[in-house]
Amino acid sequence: MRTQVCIIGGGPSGLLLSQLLHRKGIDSVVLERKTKDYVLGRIRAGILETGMVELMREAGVGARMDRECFVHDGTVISVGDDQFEVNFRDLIGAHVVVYGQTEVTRDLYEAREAAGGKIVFNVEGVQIHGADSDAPYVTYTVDGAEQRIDCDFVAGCDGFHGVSRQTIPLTVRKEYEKVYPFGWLGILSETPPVHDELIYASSDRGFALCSMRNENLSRYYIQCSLSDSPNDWTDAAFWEELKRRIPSDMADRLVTGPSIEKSIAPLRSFVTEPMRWGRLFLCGDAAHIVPPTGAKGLNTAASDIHYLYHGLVRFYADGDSAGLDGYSQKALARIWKAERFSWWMTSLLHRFPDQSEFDIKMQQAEIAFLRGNKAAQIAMAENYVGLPY
Ligand code: RFL
Ligand code: PHB
Repeated sequence: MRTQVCIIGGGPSGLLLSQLLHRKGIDSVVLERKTKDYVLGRIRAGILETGMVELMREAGVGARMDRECFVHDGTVISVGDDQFEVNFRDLIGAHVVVYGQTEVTRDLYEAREAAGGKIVFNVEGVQIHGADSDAPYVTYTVDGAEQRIDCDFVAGCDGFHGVSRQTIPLTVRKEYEKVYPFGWLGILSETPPVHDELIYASSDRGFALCSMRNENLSRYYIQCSLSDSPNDWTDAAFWEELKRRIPSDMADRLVTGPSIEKSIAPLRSFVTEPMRWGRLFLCGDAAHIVPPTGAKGLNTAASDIHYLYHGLVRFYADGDSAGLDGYSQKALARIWKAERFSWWMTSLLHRFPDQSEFDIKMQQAEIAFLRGNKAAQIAMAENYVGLPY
């Protein structure tokens, strides 16, 4: 088989790239290790920056999102019972939207299927060959049969545990990593959200986040120990712990119910450089990971896709490779800023096991400064709604 761009990974990065390229007449094949149901069953991101929203529209998949998403003009930060709002609209005239990654992925799958896009599920043993040559190709097995795709370019959109990043030799690749000494225990429940904005809560007992998907679907997280397993936490224990970490007026209002999903995510900051090797381009979680505190994972994946898509369109339109040549540098410049912001929000709001009393005072002073200082709030707002592409 031959295609112009072979895309490894059928998560949001791979699907968005394939859909955008299709709209410009550029052919691609997506190779996905799992089934469609498995990919759609993963409960992940909830917040989309304006840049990602615009990219969805550009890909022709914005209609349901525009109808069903919820605009959020600000967010609440709380410390114990104290709370304040950072209002993005008042500060910088911008907002984010709540529209789950599950819905983004569903819309993209529907669009690819409607257009007859080629997505191969259940692939095994994907290998990238000749990425540093002019004739790359990808081999894989599906239903026991070995297959080969010849292509012009390979897009590595296969997430943190994929093969694409590993294809780049260690003599070329440099990785930067910070692993945090805690995780997030998240639940999804068919209950109305406790508040109309997200609440990022710092407390003596650790961090908590109140988020949502719609009027009757709430997403809550609490900082937990890395040695915990979701089975250690009954729903009752989860709700009890959440109530102790959020302001008491919110806790009194909180509607609890059975969880319909419960999972633990470890927190990590990770960047690999460069994001391009020959004709292989890394995008999204394949190249970088942020702790979820700044809601940046899916949004940084979207900015990578924006840069790569424009680079490919320019290349196929008039043979100009400038966009592709500048891809790694451009993407990384934005990624590192999102890494900084995610690290900052994580450091500001969590309890760390080795934290001294002095460290806790520093967190408190920084939150107090943010509360009282418009310039600090503007800086937070600009980062949270997303830096320009
Ligand atoms: P994905 O979603 O991991 O998709 C990669 C796909 O590649 C497939 N794959 C392979 N296919 C073929 N061959 C192989 N060898 C393969 N290896 C892997 C996988 O099966 C998968 O389908 O990466 P992608 O597309 O780059 O998308 C990244 C986002 O999923 C991720 O950054 C976000 O979910 C992160 N994230 C959040 N991001 C936000 O922007 N806002 C948020 O509010 C937010 N909240 C979150 C999050 C991530 C979380 N978890 C669980 C990690 C909250 C949580 C709890
Ligand atoms: C979510 O709704 O899953 C969510 C929202 C904001 C974050 C992280 C996760 O910072």
